[in-house]
Amino acid sequence: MTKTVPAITGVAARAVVTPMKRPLRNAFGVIDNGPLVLIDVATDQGVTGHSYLFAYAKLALKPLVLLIEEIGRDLVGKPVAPFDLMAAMDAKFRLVGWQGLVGMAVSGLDMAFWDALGQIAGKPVVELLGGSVRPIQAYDSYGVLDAAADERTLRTSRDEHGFRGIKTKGGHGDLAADEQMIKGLRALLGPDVALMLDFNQSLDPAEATRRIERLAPYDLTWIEEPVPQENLSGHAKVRERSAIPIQAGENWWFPRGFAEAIAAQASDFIMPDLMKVGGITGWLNVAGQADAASIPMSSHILPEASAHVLPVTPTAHWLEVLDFAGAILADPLEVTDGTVTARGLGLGLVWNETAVAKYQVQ
Ligand code: SMN
Ligand code: MG
Repeated sequence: MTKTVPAITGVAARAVVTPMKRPLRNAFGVIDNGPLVLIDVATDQGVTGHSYLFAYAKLALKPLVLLIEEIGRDLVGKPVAPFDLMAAMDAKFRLVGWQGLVGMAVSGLDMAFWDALGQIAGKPVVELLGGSVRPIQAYDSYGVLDAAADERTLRTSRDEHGFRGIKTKGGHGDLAADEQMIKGLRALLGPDVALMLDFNQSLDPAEATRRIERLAPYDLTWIEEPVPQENLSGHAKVRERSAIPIQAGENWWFPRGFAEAIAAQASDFIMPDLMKVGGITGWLNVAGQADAASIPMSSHILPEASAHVLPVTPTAHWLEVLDFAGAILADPLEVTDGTVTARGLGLGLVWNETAVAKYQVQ
């Protein structure tokens, strides 16, 4: 029996800005909505592959839509073979470089290719990859918190949703502010909840070391991005002196970025973002690197797609729950007993078109 490989017939992208239940304050400002790009890759099998990108800022929406559609025009007629397409896009962008919006566009397209393949096979992507649908431990991800003011929210996270991990943000103020927040959170949450602190690249190595020393008594699971992401030797320096494991990776680009970071011994844990690591194809490569180096690997945002790849990640650690897309999905993420399980066929991303129309921007 001969089977034809599905081919791409068209690529479309749209921008939406979704509402957030709760604004997220970090060291640099506040994220109070979800600027997303929705990607649709049509195939000659009557199936359309879906994925979305978090654009970080509204100003990145239009350029991303244009890039995705422009790259897509060149892919029409090509087989939906993500590894081949990744090689083709790598060659195409060697000279432009693909750190930045180009890399996000490439990663988003890759995710949509895998989604299409899963739908065509009638399988969730996790099964297409040889894994099984299973619950992954998840943490609830917040901005800056205040144990007193946010007590009810945090009790809901822990007691109603069953989260066994909570992440918060540091570096928005001085060391005393960080310490007061963490001390309050540890007292409120008790010893059994993993507590993570994200500095979002806001410190220099000396200041990071000073803060980490003071925070060591509160049993933190990790300190995230203490210094600028490109400062790998800075990460390594902080890590060497830290009693708390260092976590990073959401801003490292493609598998090569992780190879460099691992070689520099920059971090105890890694957390690639599917939209900067090269989509599912890039993630699989990094999962192999993490396994070989015995590095626990977590996800960064994009929880729906991450739930499909963490089960095939040998050193799978934590899935981050930060819900930017729930408002526009027909079958949104669910948290059960502090875990998230892959949903649907493909990546399980089905647009709620009524909601998309409501939140779409030009
Ligand atoms: C983060 C980055 C981008 C959007 C939201 C949150 C943050 C995290 O660094 O790790 O959650
Ligand atoms: Mg982070």
